[in-house]
Amino acid sequence: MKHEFPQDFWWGAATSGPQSEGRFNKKHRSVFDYWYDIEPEAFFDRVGPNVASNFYNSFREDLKMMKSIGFNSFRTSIQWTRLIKDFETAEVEADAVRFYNEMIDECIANGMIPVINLHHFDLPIELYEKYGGWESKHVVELFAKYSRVCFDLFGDRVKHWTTFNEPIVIVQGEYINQFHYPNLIDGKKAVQVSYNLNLASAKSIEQFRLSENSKDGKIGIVLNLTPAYPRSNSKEDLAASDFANKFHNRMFLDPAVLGYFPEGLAEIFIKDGVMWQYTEEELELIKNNTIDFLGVNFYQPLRVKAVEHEFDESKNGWLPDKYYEYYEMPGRRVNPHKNWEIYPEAMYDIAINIRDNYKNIPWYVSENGMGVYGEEKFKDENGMILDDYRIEFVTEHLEFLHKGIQEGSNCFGYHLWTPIDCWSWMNAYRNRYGFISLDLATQIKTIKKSGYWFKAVSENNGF
Ligand code: BGP
Repeated sequence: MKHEFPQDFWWGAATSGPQSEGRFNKKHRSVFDYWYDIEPEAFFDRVGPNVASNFYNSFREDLKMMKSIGFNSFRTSIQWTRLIKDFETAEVEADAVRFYNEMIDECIANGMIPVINLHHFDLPIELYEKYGGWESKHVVELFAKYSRVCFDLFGDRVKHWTTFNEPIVIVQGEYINQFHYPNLIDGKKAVQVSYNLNLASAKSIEQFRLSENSKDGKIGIVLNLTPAYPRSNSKEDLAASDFANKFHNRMFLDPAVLGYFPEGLAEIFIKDGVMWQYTEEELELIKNNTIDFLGVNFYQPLRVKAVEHEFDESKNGWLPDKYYEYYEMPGRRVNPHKNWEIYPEAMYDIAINIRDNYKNIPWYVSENGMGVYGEEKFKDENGMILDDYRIEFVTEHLEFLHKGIQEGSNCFGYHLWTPIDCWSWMNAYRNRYGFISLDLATQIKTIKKSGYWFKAVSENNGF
């Protein structure tokens, strides 16, 4: 075999509670549930998270299907708004405990390692309205309490936890680029929220280590690493990429793995008058509660250049865009459905960066994938979608990942986004990502060509 992967390599895929379960029996609303309720037209075809892919009701059949295409591991998330009845005391909802217990047991019964994430963009709306959500350190405390409940309830069987999925996307979506409710533009708050999310992750890890159930378990975080490649090697472009890397990647990666923020970042925030509020005790806590393993989501690189138009602070106040501009590289390959660059080489760069600069910490690809609009047109006469483009996309990314592993990077798995086509934040069901297709009208699920292909890859532990 040309590309053989390490022993016990994870083969599987990831989804999240809010994108797959549906809102059945859920007492509280997340910021996305709320946004959909007040402004359904913000979502593609006005499709919201109410039914999603019906995982709450069909998890047994769904997990069996995943097993049938070779998964040995599967990630989803617990919804804070489902599990918890009272956010202040972290008292639980009995039906949610039943659901998550049954789902986790079913996953294990199918021979799949459950990887459970605690927060996937789904802040309870009440906590935003009462406290300003992640702007508030009280919410950080409530998150730590909620995480402890999860570890105590499910940690006897769940041995792989992650605190957050893509925390920088919360910062961008809620406070910079307006794609998560409350859709603000506020750089100073964005900086505070970045800090608070790091603190929340560390506090959750602290609770994990205190839980009876943590002894043989591991905890990590899922970060979307988007290497910031400079347009050129000019001093100005390199400075732009250095800042973009610090803001988009290292602001979470460094504290998570090394225990401290990247040098120079706080200095910029102080100089610009947007520095976060912190205490020495909190920094100590972050230092003492680093992760055991890292999940890396990779879709596209970030290409940047030095600012060409002077940044106008009078418009929206301070923003990270003061230090770099996006660069559209001529000749880049693009997934036209999403307008995201396709650059599998970055997989290798990420692997080597983790090896050399992040203690060669154990890590896995927690999301990678290709969203495609109108996949139904590739159906064969049996209703199977012939998604050769997805097979090609995954193959190329695995090739570069394999090269990184050959050179010593400590990667232990690959998960696609996503097992079964699922709901997405504003795009709803516009772009499909799964190994398994979903007919929204009937909820019928059908394995795609890529699903059968993946089964062979998993069985051969390579290709
Ligand atoms: C990641 C998120 C996922 C998922 C994916 C696809 O950033 O972790 O939740 O949605 O992107 O992106 P989209 O659904 O916007 O096409």
